[in-house]
Amino acid sequence: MINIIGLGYIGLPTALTFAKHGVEVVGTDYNKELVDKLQKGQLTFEEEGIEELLKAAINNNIVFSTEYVKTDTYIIAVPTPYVKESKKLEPKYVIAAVKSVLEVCEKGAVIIIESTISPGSIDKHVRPEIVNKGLIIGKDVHLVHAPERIIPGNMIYELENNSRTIGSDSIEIGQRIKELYSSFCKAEIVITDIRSAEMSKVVENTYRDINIAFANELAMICRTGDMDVYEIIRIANMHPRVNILSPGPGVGGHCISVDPWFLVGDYPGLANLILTARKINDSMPEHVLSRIRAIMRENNIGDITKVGLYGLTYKENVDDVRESPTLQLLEKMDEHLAFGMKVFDPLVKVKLVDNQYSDFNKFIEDIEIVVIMVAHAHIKENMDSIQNKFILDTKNICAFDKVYKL
Ligand code: SAJ
Repeated sequence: MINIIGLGYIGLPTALTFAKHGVEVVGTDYNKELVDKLQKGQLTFEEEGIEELLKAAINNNIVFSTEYVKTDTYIIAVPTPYVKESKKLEPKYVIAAVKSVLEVCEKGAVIIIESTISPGSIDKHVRPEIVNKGLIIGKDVHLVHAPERIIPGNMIYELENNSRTIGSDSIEIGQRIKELYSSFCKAEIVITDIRSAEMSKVVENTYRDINIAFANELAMICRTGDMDVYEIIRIANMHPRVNILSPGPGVGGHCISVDPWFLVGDYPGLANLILTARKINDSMPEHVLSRIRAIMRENNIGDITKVGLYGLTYKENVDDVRESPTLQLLEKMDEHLAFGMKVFDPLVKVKLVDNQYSDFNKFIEDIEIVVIMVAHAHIKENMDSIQNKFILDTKNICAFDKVYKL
């Protein structure tokens, strides 16, 4: 039996996937409301295929609880935010989970940390907790870092099909945990040491951030030089060794916009390219604002309330709004005491910001400029309804003749 701690975006799909493949799971979360909901078969976020998984697992191999249980294997998937001022990892949720595990675990138990952590975090924050309890690492408890790699929107598929990394102090424990993950993971599982596992995870997301920053910088250069950035990237990517990602209104989510800061925070003065990339991506909402201003000027629209932002989530077809470019943009406006832009997102049912609509038609009716911030399937299917508006398409999904781009 395994005890999975943290039933959020990563912990829940992982727990359900283990259960589907015959592993007995106890899913633990300190949020009682969440646990109650899951026990009743209700989900707290949307993700392709997760509803069916929950239904199937609940009558079989999984129970949800607010308590940690005594067993020999734990997987910790709790949030690891960064401290805004220092840019360093905030390890308090991981530490709290490890402490609670140590209260109940069997002798020789393996504690697997899936949460993304900055390189060296296990040495710095986790090992001392174990040693302070008078326990011996490698005998009384074993530590493993098995960072998740799944992408929101395609999590269930990627859980089974992405390769994985297992960082462990010993090959033997690494092998044991590799076998555990092999219950559902069809791809290669690499065993390495803990620090390499920590670092490679952060490097993967940093690589993506830098690549997106390059695309965004090209978009700004091409805007000034009157060139079509999409045509240029399309052609450049035909070269067999070039793969530039797509420009956009900014980088959001809890991973790519967060993890590179760990390296900046821990290696100031060395992480220069990484810092620059972060700054470029963080500046994109402001670039969108300057594009909106230009469009308003060109078309003699003086009233900001005639502008509507389509999309509040951090990317398409998910309901997650963490660090989303739209929220970043609204914050920037707020700083300049500029209010009144209208907002709509078909996947965000709760009211998060001022002037947020729940009715798409009403939203469109009330505005003259539509800014496509997120490429939800919904807008692709409803493109005709915005045909008569001025459109700023930050995601390059609109094929009308007269469309403004980034
Ligand atoms: N974005 C662009 N241009 C692109 C691709 C993405 O502007 O070409 C933007 C998105 O709109 C979004 C942000 O970047 O705002 C991040 O989205 P994403 O789809 O690139 O990635 P995440 O944050 O959903 O998931 C990433 C993934 N990491 C990598 O692809 C290296 C995922 O595999 C990780 O598991 C996840 O981070 C994580 O949890 O670390």
